[in-house]
Amino acid sequence: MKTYEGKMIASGLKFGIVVSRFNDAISERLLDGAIDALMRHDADDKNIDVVWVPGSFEIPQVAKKLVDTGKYNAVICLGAVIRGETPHFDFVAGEAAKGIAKLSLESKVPVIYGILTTDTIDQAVERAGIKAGNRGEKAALSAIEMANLLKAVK
Ligand code: INI
Repeated sequence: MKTYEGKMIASGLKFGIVVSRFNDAISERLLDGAIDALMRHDADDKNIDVVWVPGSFEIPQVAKKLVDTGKYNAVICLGAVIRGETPHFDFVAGEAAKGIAKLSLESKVPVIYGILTTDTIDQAVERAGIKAGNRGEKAALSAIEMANLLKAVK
């Protein structure tokens, strides 16, 4: 029997982070959490590129562009879609999730879904570093694990 696992070591890995400006008070916290997690796992800040996009709807297109450069070991997508604020919540949240899922299946490197979808601003705040962890940090940890796992499984 052989078991494969992704090591939680980020040294030598290159990360692209796509982050949405919409609800930036939340997404900045997700970005802080993600960068903090990468650095605490020995990433080099020269190996982290951050790209801001207008909203979560635009994340998959830019994430694809980053994947297509071939420069990154993982691409991390961060944003916050809050139902209370928009009647088109379902479209924005749904299209972002679909786009990222499709891209990740087509990509040789992991594309990590770190978009909060919540009913209220309070729920988003709680998941951005207050009370209920930081979704950006969790996304970064998934990126490290998956980047190493996909290298290990040949
Ligand atoms: N984008 C978000 O990231 N979060 C939201 O909550 C949101 N709302 O509320 O509408 C949102 N809308 C913008 C959307 O992502 C696109 O940027 C816009 O439709 C232009 O294509």
